[in-house]
Amino acid sequence: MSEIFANIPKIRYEGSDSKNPLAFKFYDPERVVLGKPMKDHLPFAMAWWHNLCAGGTDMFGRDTADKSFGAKKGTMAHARAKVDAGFEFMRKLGVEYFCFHDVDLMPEADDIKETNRRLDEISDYILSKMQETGIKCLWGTANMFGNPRFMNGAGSSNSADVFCFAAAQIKKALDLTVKFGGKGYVFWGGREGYETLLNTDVKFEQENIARLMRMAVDYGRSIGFTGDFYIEPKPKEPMKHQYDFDAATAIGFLRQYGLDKDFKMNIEANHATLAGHTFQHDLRISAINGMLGSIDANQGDCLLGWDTDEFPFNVYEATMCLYEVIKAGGLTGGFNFDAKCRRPSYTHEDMFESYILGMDTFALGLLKAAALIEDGRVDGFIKDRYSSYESGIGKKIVAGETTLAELAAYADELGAPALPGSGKQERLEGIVNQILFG
Ligand code: XUL
Ligand code: CO
Repeated sequence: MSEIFANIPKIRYEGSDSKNPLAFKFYDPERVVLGKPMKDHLPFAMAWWHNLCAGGTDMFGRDTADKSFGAKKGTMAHARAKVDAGFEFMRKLGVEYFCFHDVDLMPEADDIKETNRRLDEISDYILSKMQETGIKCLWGTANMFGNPRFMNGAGSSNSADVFCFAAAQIKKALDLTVKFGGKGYVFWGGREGYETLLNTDVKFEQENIARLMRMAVDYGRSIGFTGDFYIEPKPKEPMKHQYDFDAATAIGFLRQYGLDKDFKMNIEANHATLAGHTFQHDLRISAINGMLGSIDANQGDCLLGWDTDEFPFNVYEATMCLYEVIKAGGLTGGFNFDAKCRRPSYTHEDMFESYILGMDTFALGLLKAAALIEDGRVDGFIKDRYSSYESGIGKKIVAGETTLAELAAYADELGAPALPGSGKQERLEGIVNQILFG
């Protein structure tokens, strides 16, 4: 079969001296880091929607990139061309996973029965490509935000008919995820939120979202889905207020409705920053709750302040991300590039160079995080910082062997505590710079 990206070779690791734009400078898949190959630390995934569907349309202008891949858009022939393009793309880059929304895979029909027939047809074709190449599915999801029927959300819609439609889409997307052997299934809230409390029953909407998720878990388990369900938190955009604001909020929601055993977090860098957190913060909150599942790897732009979905190039952020991931013992999911080329980067070559940038950034992040952990000064400092809880009264507090009255008597005796010790933030920041650039 003729190649779609005929002018792009297989992308290889050439080392940090290479000037070849179509080569990895840092991502060396077989290089062993902390006892395992880089590619096992970094299960990269291609996002079907950005890479194969989106052409750069924004509020002010139409597509700049041609994603027709030689077929007429809106046809099943185009759906197949996207499969061909996607698998050739992943094979050439050594990306071993993909993620998809139902509607990324084929043109949606007016009637759901016909949509589902098209999904059956295209998923057979995808499955044959998976078997041929060994490429796997990281996670699937249903797009319950694009179609006008979802203007008020899916699980949170005021319309029971829309709720049913969402259920039907989730059922089919779960069928496809299981058909592909996907490791996870994602709920991104999309429009699960509100614009004004003047027309919204927040309690009812949240209960309904939980009902939908519970039914999804029950159905998924009944058809043999053993992977994780993920919530992908995001505070706003498209809605003004979204219910899955950040990791802490989503974890609280899952616990409230008894969904926490089946769900973990899919943390997206640009969503965390929109919530006013660092990427690392939401990773840490997920990890300490045993819910760090998967990552949507991208980055935002603090000067713009919306969900820019840029390819990650910030090595500091990537280092802190991998620091969290390694300390959490890895991900159950992977690193999905939920990222798009900038609008003026409209060529096929740019698609590859964007992934090279992202993969190299996370490879650097892995190397630097491993060095930071092996260096030990930061971890050592943190441990030492809390050492007053390792003996004496501190130890009794942690063991739950004291009372407020005993602590008050202890404080009386002390008169006044010494200052708690310098936080040494600048020293620690200097150590990170030394690891990054030394
Ligand atoms: C939107 C977003 C989605 C989800 C999947 O901001 O990140 O693409 O990852 O629906
Ligand atoms: Co995402």
